[in-house]
Amino acid sequence: MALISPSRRLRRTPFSEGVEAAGVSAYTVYNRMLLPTVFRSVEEDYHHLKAAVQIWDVACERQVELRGPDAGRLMQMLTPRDLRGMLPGQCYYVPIVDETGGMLNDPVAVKLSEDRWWISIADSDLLMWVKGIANGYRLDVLVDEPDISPLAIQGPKADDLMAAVFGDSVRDIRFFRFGHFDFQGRDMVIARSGYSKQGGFEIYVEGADIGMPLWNTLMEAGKPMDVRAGCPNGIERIEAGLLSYGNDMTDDNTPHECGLGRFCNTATAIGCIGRDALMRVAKDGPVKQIRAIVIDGRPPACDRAWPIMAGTKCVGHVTSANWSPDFNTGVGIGMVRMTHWDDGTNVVVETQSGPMAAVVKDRFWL
Ligand code: THG
Repeated sequence: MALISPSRRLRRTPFSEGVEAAGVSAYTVYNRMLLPTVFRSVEEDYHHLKAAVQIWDVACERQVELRGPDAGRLMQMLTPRDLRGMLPGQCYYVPIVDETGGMLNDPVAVKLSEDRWWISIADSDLLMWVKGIANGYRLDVLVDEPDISPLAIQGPKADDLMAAVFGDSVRDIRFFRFGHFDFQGRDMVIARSGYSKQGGFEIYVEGADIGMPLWNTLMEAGKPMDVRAGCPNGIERIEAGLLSYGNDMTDDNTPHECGLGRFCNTATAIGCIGRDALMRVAKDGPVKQIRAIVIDGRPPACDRAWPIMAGTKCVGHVTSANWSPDFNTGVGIGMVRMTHWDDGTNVVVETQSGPMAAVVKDRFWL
């Protein structure tokens, strides 16, 4: 593919300078912002992520901030996950649905206080939907995109690197909880979370000016741990079953189809805009659902949805795929109709380079 032309519409991040110095070799566009996808090679990056520690520029995970007395009420209108038990200091993975129960985004919600929330969004224009709801319902809440850029520290040595910069107390942060830490006199929200199953943290960096000082400090402190710049890895995230909005699901899918039913409490999520629609689909259950797909061989780049065939019948689509060195097989994520979603079902995946034998699995690899 040809290069993408840089322009103001394609936003750089506070860490772009560091990413370029580290030798980034490919980007994607996410929320109209640069997101690195490859440094050395996807496979080399993958092995390093599983063995050491990486610093990821995930500034493209923009924050939709809700601020004001109606912030909590607005947040519950957006999601079928029951938020009543959520305390300040917690993060929740929350499906966001429209009035038909269709997925609009699958962000991480960060509850800073009763009247202040961040929605750390995947790749869709959620800000406009949230502003529309807030204004349409005349809610007492401010909705905007603050100057906050997440930086993820991922890998088995993430705790050691973070402790070297922020002190040993970062080790005590529990999964999907956050705390406040100081860096050069600036407050940093640090959560134990991230888009890999290798463990690690996300630093919500407030103010673009402190981005490179923090990046450089982490790179320096991580030398003994073989730290490198990295990015969400296209192999590891499939092994882990971490979904990619826009790829593995769209607004045509309900959370139940996406396998996100465990993050829905539709009966008790009073106020959720998609609640009535989801009550109906939750009753009978979905007729297609996300599955892990074992692909026999090295798949080409998954740049389109690949039909999943059972004989001459199309029974679903593979939407992400890669070669897994650790499992020595092709790995994929697909949406499969219920007639063929049982573990062990043999199918054929029609890639742009030709058909490949595949097997539907009911569990991901990690
Ligand atoms: N971190 C933050 N913001 C994000 C992402 C992130 N925004 C965009 C994108 N990633 C949103 N999508 C996801 C998908 C999966 C997870 C988080 C965000 C995730 N899932 C775990 C799982 O499914 O095993 C844990 C979910 C749980 O138990 O609550 O972490 O990565 N800030």
